[in-house]
Amino acid sequence: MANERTLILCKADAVARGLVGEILARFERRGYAIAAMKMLVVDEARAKQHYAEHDGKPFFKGLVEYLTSAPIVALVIEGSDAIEGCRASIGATNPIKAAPGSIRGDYGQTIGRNLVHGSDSPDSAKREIGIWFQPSEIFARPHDLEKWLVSN
Ligand code: IDP
Ligand code: MG
Repeated sequence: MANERTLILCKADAVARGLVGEILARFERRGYAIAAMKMLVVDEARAKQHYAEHDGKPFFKGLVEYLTSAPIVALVIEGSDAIEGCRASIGATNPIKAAPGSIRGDYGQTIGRNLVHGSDSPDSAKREIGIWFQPSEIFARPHDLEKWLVSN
């Protein structure tokens, strides 16, 4: 078990369809913490950098267009084994194969509009977090929850 940070994107379809709250609620209810979050329109250069491993594949152009077509929400999610755990919550790449109960399995229809990105390994998470966030934009998870619940 390792405390990990992972890069999550609520892609353009998730934001346009009003599913950001639904998606974030799933991560939060599992006990993961939001360590960073921003809404932005992505430029082509950043989209290509993020998806560099897919450069040259037939779907690459459409993928970059999808990511840059409308605002997205980028997050760093933190918790125990968060990289693998968030991938499990997101579900298989093709929503038609994603388990019911996963985000893609519950809200997606096609691979070209699959709502969410999650880093697939510690190396990817490190690389991707660096693309989307400055270190100063990432916050430690609260260790003092009691003080946010109780006051007089
Ligand atoms: P992942 O998001 O589950 O890690 P990857 O294989 O890394 O899946 O692919 C990155 C993204 O590229 C997918 O989430 C999806 O948006 C898109 N994608 C992958 N394969 C296809 C395809 O065959 N057609 C259209 N889009 C695809
Ligand atoms: Mg991937």
